[in-house]
Amino acid sequence: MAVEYCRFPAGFLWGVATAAYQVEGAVAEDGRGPSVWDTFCQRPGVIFQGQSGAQACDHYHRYKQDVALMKAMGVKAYRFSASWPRIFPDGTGAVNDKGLDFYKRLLDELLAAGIQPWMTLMHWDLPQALEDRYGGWESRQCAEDFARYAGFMAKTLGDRLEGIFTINEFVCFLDKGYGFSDEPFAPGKQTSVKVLNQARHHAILGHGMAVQAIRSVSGCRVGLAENIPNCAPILETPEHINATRKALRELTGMFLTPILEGAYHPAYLERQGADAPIFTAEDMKIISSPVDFVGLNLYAPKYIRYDSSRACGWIEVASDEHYPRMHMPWLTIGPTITYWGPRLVSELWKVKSIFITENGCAYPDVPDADNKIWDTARVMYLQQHLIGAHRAVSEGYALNGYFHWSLMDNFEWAFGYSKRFGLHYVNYQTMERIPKLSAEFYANVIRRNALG
Ligand code: PNW
Repeated sequence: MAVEYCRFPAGFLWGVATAAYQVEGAVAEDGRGPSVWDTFCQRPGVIFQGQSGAQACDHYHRYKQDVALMKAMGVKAYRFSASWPRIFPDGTGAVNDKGLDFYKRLLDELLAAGIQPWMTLMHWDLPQALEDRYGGWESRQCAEDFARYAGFMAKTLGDRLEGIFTINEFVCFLDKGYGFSDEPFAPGKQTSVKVLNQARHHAILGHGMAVQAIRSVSGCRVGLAENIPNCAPILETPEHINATRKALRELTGMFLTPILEGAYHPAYLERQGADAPIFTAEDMKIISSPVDFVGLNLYAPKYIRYDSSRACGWIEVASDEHYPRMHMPWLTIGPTITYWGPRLVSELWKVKSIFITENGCAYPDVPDADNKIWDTARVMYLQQHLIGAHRAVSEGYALNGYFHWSLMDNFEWAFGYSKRFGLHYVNYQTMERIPKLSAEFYANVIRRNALG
């Protein structure tokens, strides 16, 4: 007889996630200003087949239908992002009421459906105006302007939001945007190590200033969504686990460590030497303003082992090309990360509330003759990662919810529409959304609050 399998605690928050530029489309509608992604997508050779988010999933017009998809799955929470240049087309200055109205309508629809709104303020679509004016995050002014936008959003929508995430994934828009990646992201500048480190500093400062701005006008809970290096020990022995904890703290020594400890990791500052960021003690206080929760975007594992020959005591065990992976070059599969992420973050920083704010996978889904998508690989990926999350919950770590990336296939940045991460298939010709097998699987998990 079947025995109930992996039951989650009552109130565990089941959600799905998207981001503005990846789903909304309508980039020139109702007064929206351009973002750095609109500009970047026009540069030849940087995006798959020269695609862009200009139409994306047309969520801007089809949000009612999309909320209905969530409701049909029984989803309890929706993590979406607001497009800063929709609200402030010029980055600062006058509010674009028509842009703001879109998010008001979206909130109306979500609340009427009994779905909690969780809003990210910066999922990489910086107003182009700020890039033009002062080089975006290269300038400290960007942190100030971000905080002003954050305060405005909290004041206007805060009483109807369940939670606010300041910034999504520092490394992706900073290191890939201002650094030296072979696969750059917007704004696609090659600066210098010194400039990149200062931009990183301004971004975490912007996060801290935004936390303070939000708190000054609203009681809404606030945190961030960060793709920490997904460190996992090669074996569960005390020495490898210890090494893994150290590795995580050091590898995020320029992002989550200063946010949660109020100081950069000494190894980061030492390694950067003369290129280290310039900052004040007051900056570090602002950066480490207390947050209500930490969101973890968990995708590909980074295996760590103890190494007594190194001063730091750890080393990464790299995966080769034969290691199992999903339909992204970097997306190797390591389902224990949904356990180790929450556990290591709890142990290192005593965080009181953790959410998995993204987890999911791309697969080259193709509808069959009956227009059905039997994405057994995504079901496998989801199931295995939920086992990891369940273990974290069972052992008492403060994991309070899980948001699957993504509600539907969408504009996957430099990969354009060639990578499908959705629980729903999107036909980009007709804009039809088709629930995949994985949507049904996830709906069953939510309904039972258990895996089986
Ligand atoms: C995240 N990596 O990005 C983003 O938050 C989403 O917008 C995106 O669609 C999703 O994951 C899938 O890619 C990442 O190289 C981009 O390891 C790159 C990496 C990880 C996450």
